[in-house]
Amino acid sequence: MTNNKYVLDWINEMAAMTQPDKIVWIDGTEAQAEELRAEACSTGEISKLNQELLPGCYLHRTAINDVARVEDRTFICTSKKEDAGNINNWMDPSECYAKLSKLYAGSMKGRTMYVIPYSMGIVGSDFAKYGIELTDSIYVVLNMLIMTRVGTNVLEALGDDAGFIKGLHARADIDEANRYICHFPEDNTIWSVNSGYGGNVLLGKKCFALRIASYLGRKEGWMAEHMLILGIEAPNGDVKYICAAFPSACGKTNLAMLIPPEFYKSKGYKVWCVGDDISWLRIGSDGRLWAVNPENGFFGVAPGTNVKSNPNALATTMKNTIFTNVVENLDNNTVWWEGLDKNPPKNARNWKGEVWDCTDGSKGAHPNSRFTAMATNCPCLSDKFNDPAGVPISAIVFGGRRAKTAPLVYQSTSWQNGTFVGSIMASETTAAAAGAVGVVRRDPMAMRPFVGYDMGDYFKHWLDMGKKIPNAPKIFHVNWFRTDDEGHFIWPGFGDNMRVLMWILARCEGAVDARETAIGYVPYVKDIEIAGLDIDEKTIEGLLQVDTALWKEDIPGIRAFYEQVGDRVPAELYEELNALEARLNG
Ligand code: OXD
Ligand code: MN
Repeated sequence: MTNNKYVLDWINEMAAMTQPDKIVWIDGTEAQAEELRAEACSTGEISKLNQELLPGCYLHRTAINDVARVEDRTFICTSKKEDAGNINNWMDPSECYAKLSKLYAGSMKGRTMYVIPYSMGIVGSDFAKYGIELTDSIYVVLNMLIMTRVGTNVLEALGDDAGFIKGLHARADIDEANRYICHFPEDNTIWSVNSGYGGNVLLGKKCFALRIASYLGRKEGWMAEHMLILGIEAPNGDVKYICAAFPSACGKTNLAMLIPPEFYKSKGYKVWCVGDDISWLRIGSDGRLWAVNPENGFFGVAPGTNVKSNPNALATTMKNTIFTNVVENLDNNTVWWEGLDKNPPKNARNWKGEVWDCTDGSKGAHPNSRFTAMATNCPCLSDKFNDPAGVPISAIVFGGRRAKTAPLVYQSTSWQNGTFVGSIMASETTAAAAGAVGVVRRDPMAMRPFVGYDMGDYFKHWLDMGKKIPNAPKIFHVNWFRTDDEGHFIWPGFGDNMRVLMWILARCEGAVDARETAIGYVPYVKDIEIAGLDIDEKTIEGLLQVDTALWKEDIPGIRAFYEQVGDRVPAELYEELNALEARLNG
């Protein structure tokens, strides 16, 4: 399929190590995909679901020890340890290559090596980056066909160039103790072994589009971020775009596909999804920041997805979808998960493949069970999804899960202050004991597990980018998760989050004033639209309150985190932190 010497030499080298019986090139055609589905069904790797109710849909179960990303087994292998930084696990590249070579040796004997040429971003566009993943798993091939743009046109676009990301994945023995997800940013290489779970093995996603891409972005002057992209269309047809970063499993997919509340819908507002997980951002010739979603599908968390929380995601999964680790309904050969509806199937198998009694209190679907679905099946997909130029971004929104500290929304005072706001992002896990305060995990820009280099350098890159964007987006922080004294969420969330996004856009247009507080600009109560909500102005006032005492309590945790990141935290962020502390004390 190609004469590219770099590609061919590398594949030969990897094949000599892994020793597959056969090598099959993936060409992106439906005919080949269909043959592979049939083969995977014949071996039990996947099973075909009810084709009348769920056309083109399949079920897969991972090994029970292999159900999530493994941060403690994920390494950034730069020649100097300090370039990977304190937040990442580091291994010396030669040591890592040597160690993993032993695990790969002969691991594909009796198996087929599939060669997947893929593009992150639209082939031939300024944003696009190409990769080749070698894998011995048909499940991986079928997922990559949904999640990325795969085919011979990628090889044509690459031509004779050496500039592609070399990904090697082998299932080996799915041995937890020898599971490694290793990145060699200096070599454009990713090696993954002993896993079959999506986040560890679909190498275009977290490994390439975030870890390796963030490294490349710094070198080349762009950004790779863990952000959804959505567009809000006003009744006059004008669309404004927002990027938003939230830690994993905090509702990015739901926000990206939100259904406007009746108040806005009846006026003609619409919301369009460009992406639900990853944004690549570049400065456009017009001085604005432009974003693309480099992916081609959604690898979403199934539990909790239902007609109320995310009807668009549910509709997206009704065809051509691979479900992983959900419940199998044996009566009609469909799928189910906790939070889908109140009718768990009586005759079913759980995610482990065991006969499941829905009344025994055990979970049927794994909490991290997933759907892999085509973006083009999404009813609210933006017509700019396939636009090579991407979309211009008006606002960047950071968000965490804080029970009390962060208000519903606030606006930073500048790009530098906004970078600070992103750098101190945090989420709380609720402790089991009633009233106990949650454990705070700092997750800057929701990128803690995904920055492919030193976190302090990453902050610096944000500051540097800000200086180069003449017409930079405004930066905000939201918190949908404030709770009352009984621990119930106060804000309704889901589609109603649009009310907050509307304030954000109004601020970007200079259409509303705001109250200046120690942490930034907070809305006046009257500027958050509550028509049609079962919430009064007093409650909104509470949600917008900035509790100085709680913020002061947060400061030592922020300092400790900066110290953990190390001596590359830019001085500007310490200035911001000191200024915040002074304002809180003032
Ligand atoms: C994640 C994901 O873990 O998107 O963030 O899968
Ligand atoms: Mn994610």
